[in-house]
Amino acid sequence: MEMPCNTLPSLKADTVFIHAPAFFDFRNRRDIYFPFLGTSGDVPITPLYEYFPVGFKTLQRFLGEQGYDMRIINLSSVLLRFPGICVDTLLQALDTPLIGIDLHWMVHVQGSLALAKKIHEVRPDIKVIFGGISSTYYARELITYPFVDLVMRGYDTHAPMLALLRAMQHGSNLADIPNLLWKDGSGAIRENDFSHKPASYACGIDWSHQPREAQESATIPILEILSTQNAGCAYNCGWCGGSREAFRRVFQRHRTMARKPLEEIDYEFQTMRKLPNVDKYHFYSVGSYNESPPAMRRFLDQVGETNLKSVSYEQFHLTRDDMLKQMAATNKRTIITLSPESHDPVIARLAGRGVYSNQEMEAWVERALGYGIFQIDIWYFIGMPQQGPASVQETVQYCLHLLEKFKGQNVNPMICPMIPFLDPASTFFEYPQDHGYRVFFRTAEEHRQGMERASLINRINYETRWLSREQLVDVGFHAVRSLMEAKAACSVLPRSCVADYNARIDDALQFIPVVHEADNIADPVERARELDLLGDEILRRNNLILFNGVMNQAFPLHRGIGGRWFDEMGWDPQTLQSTLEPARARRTQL
Ligand code: B12
Repeated sequence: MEMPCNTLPSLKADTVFIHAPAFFDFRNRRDIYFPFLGTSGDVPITPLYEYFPVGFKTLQRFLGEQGYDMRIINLSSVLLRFPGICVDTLLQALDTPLIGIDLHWMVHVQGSLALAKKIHEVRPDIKVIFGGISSTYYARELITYPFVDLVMRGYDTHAPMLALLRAMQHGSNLADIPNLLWKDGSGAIRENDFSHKPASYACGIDWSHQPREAQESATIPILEILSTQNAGCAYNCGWCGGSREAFRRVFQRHRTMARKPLEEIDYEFQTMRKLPNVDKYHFYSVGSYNESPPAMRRFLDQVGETNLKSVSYEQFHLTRDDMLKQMAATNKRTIITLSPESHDPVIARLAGRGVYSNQEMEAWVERALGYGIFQIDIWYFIGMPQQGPASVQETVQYCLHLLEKFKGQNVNPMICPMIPFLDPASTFFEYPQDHGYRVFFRTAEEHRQGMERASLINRINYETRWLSREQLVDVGFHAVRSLMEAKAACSVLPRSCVADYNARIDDALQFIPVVHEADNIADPVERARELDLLGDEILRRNNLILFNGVMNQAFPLHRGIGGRWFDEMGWDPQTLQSTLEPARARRTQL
C-alpha cells in the first residue's frame, strides 16, 4: 500500500526518460507471483528487468550536446531500493513537458503501459512518448491507448527526438518529424513517414560517471559497464526478435546492421579511462559477434589500453586463434560467451546455431584456455524446435561432461528456459505452425493482460509441440537445479551457495503449481477468492525476490543494487530516503 511521502525537490528537464518495472506496481501485490528464476539469462536483474535501453545514455549525450537536458529515472530501481516511495509524489516533482517511456523489451508491456496511465492521471499536463524495439513493432496499436500521446519508431531516434524537442519548444507542427506517430488537436492519430533509418548507429556514451552508490553500496557491488557497437544482427535465429528477418520486420529496412562510428567507440573508451576505479569494472561487450575481424581488432586495441578488471565477448562462431591470442593479450580476465543452445546438433541448427560440433567446441575450449582466455561461458536454451524433456536432460548430462573435462579451468555451462516470452517479430512468433510453436498472445494488449496473470505459466506467450507451458517452467527449473548440483559436486560453486539456490528453486517448483491451479479457476469471483487465500504466501515469497539485491545462475550470491550503471534514480539516494517517513526510511536502509 502506497503511503504519502514528503515532497521531492523539483526535477527540471527538457525531457525525462523513465524505465518502468516489468510489472507496475509490484509492491505488496498478493495476486501475482514472481518466482525465483522467473527471468531467463545471466544478467544481474530481478524479474522486474531493471536494465533500460543503452540508447537512453546515447540520447542523453546527444540531446545534451544540442542544449537539451534529458534526465533518466529508473523507476524499477527506485521502487526496489525505496519500496515506500510514493509514485504520485515522484511524478508531482517533475518539471518537464515530455516523459519518454521505453517499451523496448516486450516483457515491460504491463509496467510501461500502467506507468503511462498513471502519468496521465497524475500529470495530464505532461506528454508521454513511447520508444524502443517493441514500441516500433506495436507502434500503431500503442498510439491507440488514450494515455500514449506519441510513439517514436526506430533503432536510432537521436535526430527525430531532437526535432521533436525543438518542435515542442517552438510550438511548431509535428507533421515533419520522421518516425513519429502522434495525435493532432482533435485527437486523430497521425503517422509520419518511417524514414529516418541511418546507416550508422548512435553515438558514444560518456561512461566517466557512474551512479553514486557504485562504490559505497553492498558488500559485493555490481561494477559493470555495457556497450554495444551495433544495432541489428548478421544472423537469423528463428526465436530471436533481433534477428536479421525480425529486424527487417520491425524496422522496415533491408540492411540489417547499423554500426557505431569508430570515433564514437573511441570516445566511449576515452571516457571509460576517466572513470575512477575503472580497474574494478567488468566490461560487457554485447553483440561483438557482429563485428568484422578488422573492426574487432581495432576494438581490442582500445580494450588493451583501458585498465578494466575483466571483459566479456559474445561469439557466434568459434573465435579464430589469432583473435583469441589478441583477446587474451588485451585483458588478463577475458571471458568468452558461446551459445550453442543445444548439445544436439539438429536442435542447435534449428535454433539458428549449430555452426560447430561438440568435438570442435571442446577442442577450441582447450586452445582458448591455452592461449590465456580466462573463462568460457557456454549457454544452452530451453524452448527450441524439436527439444523435448529428454533432450533437455541430455543437454544437462553434456554440461556435466564439460564440467568434469574442464574441472578447475573456468568453463561454465549454463542453461535457461526461454520465458516468459517468445520474442514478438521473431520468425517463430510470426510463423508458429511452421516451426512447431503455438503463440498465445499476439497483440500488445494480449501481452499486457497476459502479464497480469497470477501464475508464471499463464504469463508465458508460447508453447512448442515438444514442451508445454507447464513443462517450460518445470523442465526448465529442474534443468537449472541439476546443473547447479553438478557444479557443487565438481567444486565449481560452493556447496552452501548451491544448497541455498536450489532450496529457492524447490520452493518455486512446489508453489508454482499451487498458484497455477488457483489462477486457472474459470469463475473470476472464485478465482479471486482462492488467490486471496494464497495472498500471504505469495507476498512473502515476492518480498524475497523483489528487494534490494539480485542473484543469478552466473553469480549465485546476493549482491546489492544501487550502483549498477542503469541504477540512475533522478535524485540522489539521500534525497529519496528523506522523502520517506523516518520509520519507513530506516527499514529500507541497506
Ligand atoms: C544489447 C542487448 C541486450 C543487453 C541490454 C543492453 C541495453 N541495456 O540496452 C542485455 C544483454 C542486458 C539484454 C538483456 C535482455 N534482452 Co536483449 N538484446 C540486446 C540486443 C543484442 C541489441 C539491442 C540493440 O541493438 N539495441 C540498439 C537499439 C535498437 O536500441 P538502443 O540504442 O538501446 O535504443 C534506441 C532505440 O531503441 C530507441 N529507444 C529505446 N527506448 C526508447 C524510449 C523512448 C521514449 C524513445 C523515444 C526511444 C527509445 O532510441 C534509442 C536511441 O536511438 C538485441 C538483439 C538485437 N540484435 O537487436 C537483444 C534484444 C533486444 N533483447 C531481448 C530480450 C528478450 C532481452 C531480455 C528480456 C532477455 C532476458 N530474458 O533476460 C533481457 C532484458 C533485460 C532488462 N530489461 O532488464 C530481445 C527483445 C525482444 C522483444 N521485442 O521483447 C532482443 C530483440 C533479442 C533477444 N532475444 O536477445 N539485451
